[in-house]
Amino acid sequence: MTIPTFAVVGRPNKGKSSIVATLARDDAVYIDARAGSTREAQSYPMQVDGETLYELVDTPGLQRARSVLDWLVAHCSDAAARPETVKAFLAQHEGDSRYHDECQALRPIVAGAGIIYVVDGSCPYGADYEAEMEILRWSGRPSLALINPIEGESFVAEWTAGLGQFFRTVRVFDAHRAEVTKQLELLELFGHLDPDWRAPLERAVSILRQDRQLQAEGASSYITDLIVEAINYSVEQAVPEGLPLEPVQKLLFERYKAHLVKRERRCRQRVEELYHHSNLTRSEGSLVVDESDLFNIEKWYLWGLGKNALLAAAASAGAVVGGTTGMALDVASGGLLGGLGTLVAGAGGAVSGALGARKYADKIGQVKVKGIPTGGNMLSYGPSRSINFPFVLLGRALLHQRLVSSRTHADRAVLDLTQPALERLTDKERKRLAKLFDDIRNDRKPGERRAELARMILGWCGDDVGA
Ligand SMILES: Nc1nc2c(ncn2[C@@H]2O[C@H](COP(=O)(O)OP(=O)(O)OP(=O)(O)O)[C@@H](O)[C@H]2O)c(=O)[nH]1
Ligand SMILES: [Mg+2]
Repeated sequence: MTIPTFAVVGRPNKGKSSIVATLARDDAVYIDARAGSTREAQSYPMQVDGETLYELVDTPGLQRARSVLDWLVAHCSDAAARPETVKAFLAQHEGDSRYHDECQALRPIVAGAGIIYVVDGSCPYGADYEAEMEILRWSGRPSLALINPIEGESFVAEWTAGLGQFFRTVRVFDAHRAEVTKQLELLELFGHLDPDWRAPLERAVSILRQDRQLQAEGASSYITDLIVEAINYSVEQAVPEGLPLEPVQKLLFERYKAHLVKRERRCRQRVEELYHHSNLTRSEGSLVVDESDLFNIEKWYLWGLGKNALLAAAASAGAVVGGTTGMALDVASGGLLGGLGTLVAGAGGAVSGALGARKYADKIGQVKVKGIPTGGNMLSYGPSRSINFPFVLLGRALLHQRLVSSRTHADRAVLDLTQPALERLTDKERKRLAKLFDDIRNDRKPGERRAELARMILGWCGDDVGA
């Protein structure tokens, strides 16, 4: 089956590369405010799961159409010979630097590509465009014209009339903001222009619809994971007896917050990957986590821990107090365990069973084995009990998903995530979400609740494009 290929051509700086980026879903296509940014023709395949559905060829801007057309007219005997004459022009001018850009644009067309001719709907129509349109018509290839309203639609009507003389199909297509439905519609249009492409393009549209649905499902699953994890997330840290708790509280809170911020960022990256955006810069307000009342303090005891846990505890004690108990690590495997053995043996007679452990716990906490306290406090922070917190996370995630999924690959502006989110929740949805969050927080029917949450989120992540 032939892969449909479209050469995107037009004057410099009309948004040709932008259209290629949008239709090939490729944010690596070079787009620049300066005219003449594309120097060589380059092909960009649109791939889904490794299969190329169609290809876009980006080309440099046409600037010497008048003189090309003069040559064509001078070398052509009748209308039937026009496509051959265009070929002959190419053959004669390969390597001619004066016609470098024109040859770059014509080569893929002569090789069988369809034509997407691009103009700017915010600039007036002029007869001087007619030479290039005429050349494209001479090529005999299927074509359509797109009016890209770069800075507005002031001249769209004029353009529609002018282009209509040369192209059977003319559409307004905003290279930076075209919705996916609009993109798919273009493919369908092309399918009508060339019978050979009808089947592959219908297939492309159907695969892209399905893919869109899969993207929404993937995104809702990532967002659900984020929220469920964040609701249940907590951090803890053992603090040896005699050490102040306050600095550890601060550290724990920082660690808690940093983890959630990182976790949210990871979710965003995954969603962006799903939608094939690999170069986004975001402007994002930081996630506010301001619950300072979530500290728990419990006692912990070295002798109640297994050997590995003991080593881990000694190590985390080292992590908290730094240099002060650095020696703990050195002696942990030998001295500490040995000493602990003595301690347990000594105390064992008096302390038996869990009740005993509680009773004597405080005392044991004071005992030091080779300079290391055998007990202390286990500080923990979280899980969050804030009713609002999961709503905040969800709102932020949905806003991000909506902006990323509706963004074209030509749009290189900073992704603005600072706008308010979740304005479209109904009261009923809000209530149901509150109940789901509460159940997840309290581990009631976690599997079912997660699935329901994922379904609700999918409802917001999807659009009418997906199959
Ligand atoms: N706002 C807006 N800007 C656009 C649109 N299309 C193109 N631009 C801008 O116009 C400039 C040129 O866009 P390109 O896509 O590089 O145009 P081109 O036709 O490939 O230009 P050359 O390769 O230089 O011929 C860039 O600054 C784009 O960001 C659009 O639909 N909306
Ligand atoms: Mg370009």
